[in-house]
Amino acid sequence: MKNVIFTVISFFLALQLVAQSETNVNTTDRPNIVFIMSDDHAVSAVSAYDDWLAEIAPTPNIDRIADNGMLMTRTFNTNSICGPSRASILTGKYSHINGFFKNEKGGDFDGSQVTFPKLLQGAGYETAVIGKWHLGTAPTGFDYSKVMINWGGQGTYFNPVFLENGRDTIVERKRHSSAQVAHDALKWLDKGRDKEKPFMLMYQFKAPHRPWEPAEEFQSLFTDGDLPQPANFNDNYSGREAAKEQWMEIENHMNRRDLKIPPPEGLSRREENTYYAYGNKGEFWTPNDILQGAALKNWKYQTYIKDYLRCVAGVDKAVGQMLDYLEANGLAENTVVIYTSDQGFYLGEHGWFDKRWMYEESFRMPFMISYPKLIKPKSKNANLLLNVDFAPTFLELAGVETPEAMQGTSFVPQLASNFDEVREAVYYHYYEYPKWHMVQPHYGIRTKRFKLIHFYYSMDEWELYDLDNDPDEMNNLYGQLKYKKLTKLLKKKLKALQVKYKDDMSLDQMRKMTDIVVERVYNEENLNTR
Ligand code: SGN
Ligand code: CA
Repeated sequence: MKNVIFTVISFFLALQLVAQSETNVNTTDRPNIVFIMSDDHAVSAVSAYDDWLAEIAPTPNIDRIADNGMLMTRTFNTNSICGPSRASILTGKYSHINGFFKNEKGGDFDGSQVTFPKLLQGAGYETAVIGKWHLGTAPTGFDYSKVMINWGGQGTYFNPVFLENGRDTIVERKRHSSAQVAHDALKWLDKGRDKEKPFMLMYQFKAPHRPWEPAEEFQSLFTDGDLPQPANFNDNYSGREAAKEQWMEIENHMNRRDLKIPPPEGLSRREENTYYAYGNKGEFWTPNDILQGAALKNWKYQTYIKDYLRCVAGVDKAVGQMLDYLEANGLAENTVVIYTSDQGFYLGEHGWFDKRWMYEESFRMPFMISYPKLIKPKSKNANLLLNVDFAPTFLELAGVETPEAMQGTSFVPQLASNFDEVREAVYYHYYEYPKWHMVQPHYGIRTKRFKLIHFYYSMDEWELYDLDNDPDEMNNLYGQLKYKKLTKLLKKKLKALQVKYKDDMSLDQMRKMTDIVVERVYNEENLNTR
């Protein structure tokens, strides 16, 4: 009986939605969209998720979005690294289809492709992107753009260099990068846009990306003693060959820039860079001779995690300013607000920083969405979602048709009601190697409970995890007799997903993608910034 009632309710909600998306087309009350994305913000550092850092480092402003709307607990990216995740979000396609599959030597984003901002712009939306972009080529599909271009397109925390509308280079010296992005976004909302049109704004922060340099006003946070370490801080990677190979350990691969060790006076710029990069390749250093061993590892962790969370506090403040602006200007009701990050990050889990792996901490993305007209406050969604679903979702919310070629699926139906299970499994593929952190290229499948990964580049290693019993992914079950049948089934499903997403090439072809060297067009040396 319950089921019947549920089905009937779902049916009417679906009808309502169909009616709504039909009336949305060509009407003036189409929703505005504010897409807020930070860089490398781990789920555990967003307090709405009530994870292990929630009480220590609350994010009250970001949490407002979840309080007003829906918190997604199983949103994943398709390739856990900056440019590729962003390209997938824009195009609704996996990396091998949109062509941007690695950050290093993979060339620049082909901006002539169909993206959701272009489709919204074509449908009468006023569009803008402000902040981090990191795709090389100048943004396309935007009425206004102001994106960071220095430090290889990453931008810097201080004196960031922006490219405005693909033409003008501006060095911003007055504000910390997060405050600058907030300033520019609010300015565009207030004075820059055509107020007759609905708008779509991509509001994107560099923070809390490496080297974790917070604004002065947040330096006083976390000064009172040590923060806790995650349970698997001292992992020895047993049973996981790829994990033994990486270069992303807090203990062994953090450099002097990360940990804010000032250089001696009188170094040339080149010497200074070499000084700061020391540690990247496992070179040993200590800030003083007394700090060694576990104490040194903890000191590095404390310095790192505190700066990271201070950067998060800066993003949280900037999110609050945006929400306040929308409320104060009568825009809250008719605006869809999203908070997410290009991928997750390790905050000491497995002893690591950085991302790239299909393990949960980097595979998962924070994702929350509010839209008072459609989404009930404080709702939750535990379905398996992907970053390639974002574009179809935003298009449907705007009443714009999603092109066949997009590989994601709109989750708009799930915003009004929570379906039991919409997608059985998600597919992942990571390519970049050996830079930066020696993470073996791998692909894999994740269901609600299990995860199967294949590391294939210069090893042939499989890993299987039972996420219900081993959420920290410490115990590789692959090869155990008990799991033979399950493994076979997962391999079959994995193959089916590769076919579905047109990623069923040979391992040799996949390895060639990793080996491709296409220099980026953009050249920082030519930037006249000083
Ligand atoms: C930089 C970082 C790496 C990081 C990549 C990718 N090194 O190269 O640690 O993995 O960015 O990050 S740094 O010394 O320059 O900070 S991403 O967010 O762009 O994917
Ligand atoms: Ca990133």
